[in-house]
Amino acid sequence: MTTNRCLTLIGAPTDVGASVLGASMGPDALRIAGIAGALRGRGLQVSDLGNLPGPGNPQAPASGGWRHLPEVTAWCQAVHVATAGVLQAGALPLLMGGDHSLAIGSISAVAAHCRASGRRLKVLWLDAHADANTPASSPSGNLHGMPVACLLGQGPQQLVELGGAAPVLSARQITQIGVRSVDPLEKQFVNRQGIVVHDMRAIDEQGMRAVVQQALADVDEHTHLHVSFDLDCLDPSVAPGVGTPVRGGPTYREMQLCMEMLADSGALASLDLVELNPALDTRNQTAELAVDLLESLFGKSTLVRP
Ligand code: 6HN
Ligand code: MN
Ligand code: MN
Ligand code: MN
Repeated sequence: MTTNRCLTLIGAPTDVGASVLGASMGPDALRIAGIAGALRGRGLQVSDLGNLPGPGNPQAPASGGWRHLPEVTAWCQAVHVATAGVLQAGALPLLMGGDHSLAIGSISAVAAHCRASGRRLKVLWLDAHADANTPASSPSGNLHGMPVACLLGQGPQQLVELGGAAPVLSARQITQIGVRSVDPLEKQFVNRQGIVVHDMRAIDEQGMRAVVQQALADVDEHTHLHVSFDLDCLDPSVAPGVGTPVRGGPTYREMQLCMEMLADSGALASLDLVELNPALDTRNQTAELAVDLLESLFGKSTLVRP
């Protein structure tokens, strides 16, 4: 398996799914950190669709268990259409968020593409959070805490059925790595669904290598691997520019190893890079770290290994 060498950047400058403002500046911070040049340096052919248009942030309170549902739906629809177009054109879509609710748009498009082309979809969810709240379990009503539940068929109908067919994923298609903050009722949902979660305890006890090996065990040449990378997965000491930091995350070295192993799989076919919040960052360090890790994800390594 080899990774697609044509990559298209899609900017989705929004924070309507979050409570903290600022993720809307994520795409431009990634561009300023040199995302396109770094990927070209890896030998990829890179194009940038620019920033998608979408509704502003009404900063409204939660009602009915969620906040900003029409706005999140509009953004996810725009991301769905853009992602489908990139896949149709034969390139690898890299969604630059924006908050993590956008993954409903990207992954629903990826799933439709896999159904049409007969490939098996596997989603790796790198995150401090499980993002598996439903409107009934969410303490905040923020839709960036609900994309996993929506993709599994639980949540507001507009989002659950965004791509038509629902549910988009079954629980065994998703594996989570780096989780360390799960709300009490969300925990019940994760267990009931049987989502495989390699939490920080697993990484501490077994090491990142064993965890990534397990996560990739069912990936083969027929697999489309989608990586949904929430930058708050990283420890906040190295990645402070996120809206919902949680201490005790993977180090730079651990995450770099994860990226190197994902690169070796050759199965990566689409990617979300989300939750970067430049308003909370120091001198764009989190954006620069994200670009550095992307280079490893696209095959940069110290030596050529057999
Ligand atoms: N993210 N579990 C919390 C909530 O409000 O549902 C935090 C969610 C964070 C979501 O970081 O993508
Ligand atoms: Mn997330
Ligand atoms: Mn998160
Ligand atoms: Mn390393």
